[in-house]
Amino acid sequence: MITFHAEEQRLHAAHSEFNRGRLDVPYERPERADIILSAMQHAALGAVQIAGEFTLEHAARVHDAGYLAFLQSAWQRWADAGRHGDALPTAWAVRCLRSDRIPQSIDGLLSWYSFDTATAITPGTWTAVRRSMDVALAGAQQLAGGARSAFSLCRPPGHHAATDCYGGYCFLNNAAIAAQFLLDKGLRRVAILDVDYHHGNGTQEIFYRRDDVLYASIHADPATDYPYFLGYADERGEGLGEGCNLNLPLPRGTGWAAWSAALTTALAAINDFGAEALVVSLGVDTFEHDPISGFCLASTDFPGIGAAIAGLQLPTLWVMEGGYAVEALGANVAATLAGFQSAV
Ligand code: Q9C
Ligand code: ZN
Repeated sequence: MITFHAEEQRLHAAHSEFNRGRLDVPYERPERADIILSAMQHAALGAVQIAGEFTLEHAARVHDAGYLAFLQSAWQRWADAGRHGDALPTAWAVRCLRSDRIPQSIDGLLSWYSFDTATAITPGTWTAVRRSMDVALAGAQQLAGGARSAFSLCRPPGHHAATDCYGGYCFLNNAAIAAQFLLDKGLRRVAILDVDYHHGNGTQEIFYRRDDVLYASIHADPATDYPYFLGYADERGEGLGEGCNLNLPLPRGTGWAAWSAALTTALAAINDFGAEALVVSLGVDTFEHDPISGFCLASTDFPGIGAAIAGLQLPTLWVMEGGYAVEALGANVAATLAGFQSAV
């Protein structure tokens, strides 16, 4: 399995996220990619390559044009307003406010296009985000060319990014863009399996009314955990997409027994769907010592995730999402992929 990455992904480097009543150094930091890259270089799972460049038209297949224009120009507009620190939003168009007027100022626009205080825009954010998309697409291109699998070491992650919203450390939805790329190359049905601790609200929203992509996710119950406002079991898809969305929320404290039972359920749904390829949103923030999460998977559990997914016998693109226990991050990612590789 080839691992794809890009040096410029480290250019997204925020000073802070607002969390638990204080400004913290962001958990989603550049060294995450360096750590995973180093683990992959030592894991002997296959070649490690720099991704080539792809056009933004691939992103425009799943994201709003105004949103993409905003993301490209946001830092410059912030700097033009005389700001030097991280660009963060300050207000949102929630239930009691209007959401039919797009603001004109950079402060209004940051709020319009975002949904949390954890996702700063910095001078290098757009370059990093673009390259993270390239990394996802390079992996998808491998699958389109007949590869059994590829690992897209994306950073920043993507699964919280919706059609026209960023948040949860995510700007472009790398997994969704990759899945759409595979459909555009002629596949009829693609499944996305999201094993990150958090519900991939963005991926769900993008495909919610469609029947060509199944979204299946195992995640912390939104009643207690981020992103709080999506990810319940009764969200099953709408219209054509009815039945093509499977949420398997689990309580804090969940360990391997219940988590792997949910994985079995998700894999059966993917099999029944008749997917021709699988995109895995790979978060390892399910790890017992993750600093912002509440599941209890041990490092020794991760190979079993890879092996179970290999059992689907589908072309499989692994797209990196979350995972913040930096001391174990590289080992947990490599262990998942090694479990897959030894079972194919
Ligand atoms: N107190 C990913 O794993 N902060 N994003 C939550 C809860 C945002 C996680 C704060 C977490 C986003 C890709
Ligand atoms: Zn996560």
